[in-house]
Amino acid sequence: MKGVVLFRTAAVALTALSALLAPVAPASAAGPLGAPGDVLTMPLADALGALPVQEEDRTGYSRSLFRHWIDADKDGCNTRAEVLKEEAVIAPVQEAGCKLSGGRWYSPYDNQYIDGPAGLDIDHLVPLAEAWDSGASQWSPAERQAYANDLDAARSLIAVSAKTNRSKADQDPATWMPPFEGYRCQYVADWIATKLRWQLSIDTTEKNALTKTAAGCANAPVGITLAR
Ligand SMILES: [Ca+2]
Ligand SMILES: [Ca+2]
Repeated sequence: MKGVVLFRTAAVALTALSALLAPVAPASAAGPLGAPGDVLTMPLADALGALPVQEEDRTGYSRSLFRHWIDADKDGCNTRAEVLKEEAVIAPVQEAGCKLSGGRWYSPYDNQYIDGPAGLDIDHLVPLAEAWDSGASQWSPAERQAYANDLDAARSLIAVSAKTNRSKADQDPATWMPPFEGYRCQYVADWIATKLRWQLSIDTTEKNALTKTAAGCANAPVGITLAR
């Protein structure tokens, strides 16, 4: 693909080579875009073009199939608290049990500052149900847990006003975009990057909406580290 810079690990290259030399070798775990940890950098339009288009299917979905909010590093703060601490513009006070109080956050979806953690939700930028529909139904419970608590890419989880998060619910960009128009290019780039990071698909109406918005945005490079 033109414009794609792809750094594969030597191990992956060797796996690919040995697969060529020995067709009976076990299949690589790598998906079509690469293996976990691979870094892709490409212009926004190419990133959008790299997403496979498939019909979506919500059969069998339950929010409880994505375990969250865990405390992966066992420091007492769960994923929600970790995102709040990371994204605060004025740090909250942290008390026993990682109880947060005070502090100030910027909610980019509606271009508002919010005081105190109670008014904020942590949004899965690509909602759990949308992830399920577009590939995560095939994942292991551990992969779904990793997705639901993804602190390794700043785009994956975002502190926003509870009001906008609840208006978004599990909608994709075909039916919901951030009310603050000045944030939409960033939102679309982050949506595309998150779908690529997790090697998820998009549906036709979603692709149309992303294409329409992206056409009005800079075709800037998007950097993605594959999570799976
Ligand atoms: Ca933690
Ligand atoms: Ca969709």
